[in-house]
Amino acid sequence: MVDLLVGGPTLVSAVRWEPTVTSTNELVAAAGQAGTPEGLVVVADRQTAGRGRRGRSWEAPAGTSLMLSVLLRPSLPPAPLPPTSWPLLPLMTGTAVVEACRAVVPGLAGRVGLKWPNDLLVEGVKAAGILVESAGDHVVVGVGINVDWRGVQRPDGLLATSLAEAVDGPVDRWALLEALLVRLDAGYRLAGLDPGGVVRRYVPDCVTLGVAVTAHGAAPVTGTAVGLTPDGHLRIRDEDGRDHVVTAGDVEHLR
Ligand code: BT5
Repeated sequence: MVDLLVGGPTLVSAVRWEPTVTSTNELVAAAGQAGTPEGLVVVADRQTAGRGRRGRSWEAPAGTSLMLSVLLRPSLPPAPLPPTSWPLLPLMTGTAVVEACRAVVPGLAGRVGLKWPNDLLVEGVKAAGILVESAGDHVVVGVGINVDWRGVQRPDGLLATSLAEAVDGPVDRWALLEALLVRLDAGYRLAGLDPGGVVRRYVPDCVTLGVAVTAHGAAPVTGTAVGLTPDGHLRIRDEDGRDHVVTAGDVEHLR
C-alpha cells in the first residue's frame, strides 16, 4: 500500500486544529457546501455536539482523543470514485484506522479489529468510531479515536476503552494523526483505482466474520456472519441455512 505514496500523501490540502468545536463533521460539511477544495482536515480537542451514526452522539473528554474530519470530493481526478462506490468509503476508512493504530501502537497488534461496518474494537471494546456523511458532490469522513483515557472521568455509562489503556502506556496523538492521514490518502487513491479491493483489504481486519450476530434493523436477523458482498454488505446465514444481506444498521456480536 505504502509504495503508492512515492512523492508523499497528496490528499491533505489544509489542516486546521481547533480547541473546541460543535462537531468536526459539521464544520467540514459546511466547508464542503461552501466549495472548499478536497483535503481540508479539521482536528478538534473537544466537541460539544460530537455526532455518531443515526443521530447518536460521540462523547470524549477534552484532550483525550483524536477527533477529525476530512473533506473529500470523490468524483474528481486523479482517481474518481463513482457515487455508487461511495458506500465503500467507511470500510476504506476503517482499514486506515486499524492500520494506523497498529503502526503507531505496536502493542495493539493482534488485539484490534473492526466490527462491521467500522467500529474499532480492542479486545471486544470500542475504542474508535467512524462517521461518513455525504451531501451533493462532497463526502465528510469523520474519525474519533479514544487515545488516552487513563485516569480520566469517562462519560456516565459508556463502555469504551482507549489505546493507551490497552497497552498501559502513552500514545502519541500527533503520530497517530499523521499515520492515519497517510493511510487514508493511500486507501482513497486505491479505492478510486480498484473499488473492489476495498472489501478485500478490509476483510482480514473484520472481527465480525465467523461470529454469531444479530443485525438490528427493521427486521432483526440472527445467525453467523459468513462474509461480505463486493459492495461491503454483511452476509448473515441463519440457523436454517438461509443467507441474508444486511446493508446498514447495527450488529451485535453474540459471543
Ligand atoms: C460512531 O457512531 O461510532 C461514529 C463516531 C464518529 C465520531 C467522530 S469524532 C470526529 C467526527 N466529528 C463528529 O461529530 N463525529 C466524528 P455509532 O456507531 O453510532 O456509535 C455511537 C455510539 O458509540 C454511542 O451511542 C455510544 O454508545 C458510543 N460512544 C459514544 N462515544 C464513544 C466513545 N468515545 N468511545 C466509544 N464509544 C462511544
